[in-house]
Amino acid sequence: MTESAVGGPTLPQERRLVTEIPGPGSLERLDRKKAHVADGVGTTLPVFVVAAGGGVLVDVDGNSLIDLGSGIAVTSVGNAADAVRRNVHAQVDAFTHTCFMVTPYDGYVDVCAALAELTPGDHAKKSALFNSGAEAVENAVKIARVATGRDAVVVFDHAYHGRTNLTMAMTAKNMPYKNGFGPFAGEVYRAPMSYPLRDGLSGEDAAARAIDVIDKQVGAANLACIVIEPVLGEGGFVVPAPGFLPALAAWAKANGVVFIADEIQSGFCRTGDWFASDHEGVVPDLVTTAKGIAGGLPLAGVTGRAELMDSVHVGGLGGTYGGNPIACAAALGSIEEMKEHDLAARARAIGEQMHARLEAIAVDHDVIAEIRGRGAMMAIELCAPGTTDPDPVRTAAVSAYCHQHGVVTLTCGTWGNVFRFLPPLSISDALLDEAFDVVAEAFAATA
Ligand code: PLZ
Repeated sequence: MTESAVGGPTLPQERRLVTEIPGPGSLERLDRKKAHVADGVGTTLPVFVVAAGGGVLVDVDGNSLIDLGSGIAVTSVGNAADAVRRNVHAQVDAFTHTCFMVTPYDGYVDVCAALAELTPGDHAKKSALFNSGAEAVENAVKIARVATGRDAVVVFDHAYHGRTNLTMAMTAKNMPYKNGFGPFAGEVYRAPMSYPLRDGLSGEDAAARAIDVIDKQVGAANLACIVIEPVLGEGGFVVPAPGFLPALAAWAKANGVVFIADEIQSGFCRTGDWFASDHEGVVPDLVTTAKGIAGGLPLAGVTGRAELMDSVHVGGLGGTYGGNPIACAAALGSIEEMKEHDLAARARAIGEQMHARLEAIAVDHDVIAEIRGRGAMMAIELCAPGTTDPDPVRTAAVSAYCHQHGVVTLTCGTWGNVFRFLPPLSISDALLDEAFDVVAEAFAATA
C-alpha cells in the first residue's frame, strides 16, 4: 500500500474500518515517531496516512477515514485535487526553485494577480508571498509599521496568529502555544473580542468596548494596526456579532490605523464566500492568506492597498522560499478548482447540511450551548447544561469516539470545549451525512 498509493478524487469514497484505530501498522510507526520526532510535535489522531482525496484519508492499515478537518482548513479543494496535481507535476518537471528575489518567474506574479482579483475591495492592490501563515502575519505587521511610522499592534481575546515570536505574542492562549517560550515581542496589546454567546453584546456595543480599551491603553496615535480574524479559528470559530467588524474597520480608517484581516483559516471559499470579510462587506487594508490557498502546499500571502504595500523599501520583504514555484503552481490549480466547481457555493451547501444535522443532535444533548460558524467553517460549543461553563472533558470524549469510529475531527477554543468541522469542499453529501451519523452516535455514547 505504502509504495503504490494513489490519492485524489477517485479514491473510493467510503468509511472503512479494517482494524482498531490506530491499527498495527500505525502503532509500529508511532514507536518510530516517538524515537525520532520531538515530543513537542503532537498528534491529534495517531494513524499514518498513505493516500487521501475527496472526503477520505486512507491509513497504512487500509482504514479509510472520513475527513472533517482538511488538515486544519488547508485541503479545501480536496487532497491531491486534479488541477493541483496537474500543475504541480508540470512545475516539478520544469524547475523547482530559483528564488523569486534572484530571478523571477510567472507563477508568483500570477498568484499575486489572482489575490488582487479575489480579495475584498476593488482598489489597486499588490501582494508579497511567504511560506506560512505566521510569516504572512509578521510581514503584514512590518508593512503596517513602515506605512504608519507607528509601533503598536492590537489583537483580540482568543486570537490565534501563529507560533513565531511576534505571532506568539499576538496569539492569546498560553497552553500549548506560548508556555515557557517568552519573552515575547513587545508593543502587542489585546482588546476584547465580540463573543455573542458569552457577552451578549451587539456588534456596535462590543466594538465600542474594544475601541475604549484601545483608546485608553494604547492611543490611536501610537497604533500601527489592528489584526483580527473575521471568524476566530483556533480560538473557537466565534463569529462576531453583526456590525462589530465594520465598526472597527471604520474606526481604524478614521484614525489612520491599518486594518488587517487574518483570513488564513477563514479565506478561500471556506466560509461560503471567497473571504469571511465579504459577508459584512468589510474591506480590509491588508489581508493575510495561507492554508486553503494552495491545496496543501506551503504558501502564504499578504495582499493590500498598493500604496501601503509599496511603503516598504526595496529588499525589505522576502525570504528564500517565499512564493516557491511549485507552491504557486498548486495555488493556481486550487484557485482554478474553486472557480470551476464554485466551491464557495459548495461551502454554503455543506454548511446548511452540517447545521441541520447539528440542530437535530442538539435537541437531545443540552451540553451543546451553541451552533455557530459560516459555511463549511462550523462548530459547536459544549458547556454544562444551562450555563456557559466550558465542558472540555465531554468535548474530548466526543472527539475521541469519532476518531475510533473512523471520522477525523478537531477541537479548538480557549477552553478546549469547541468541536469544529472543516470538511474538504470536495466531500460528498453521503459521506458528510455518514460522518454526522458518527457524531450523533458519539454524543449518545458519551452522554
Ligand atoms: N492565523 C487565523 O488559523 C494557523 C495552527 C495549527 P501557520 N492555524 C492552525 C497549530 O497548532 O500550529 C493560523 C491561523 C490563523 C495564522 C495561523 C498560522 O499559520 O501556517 O500555521 O503558520
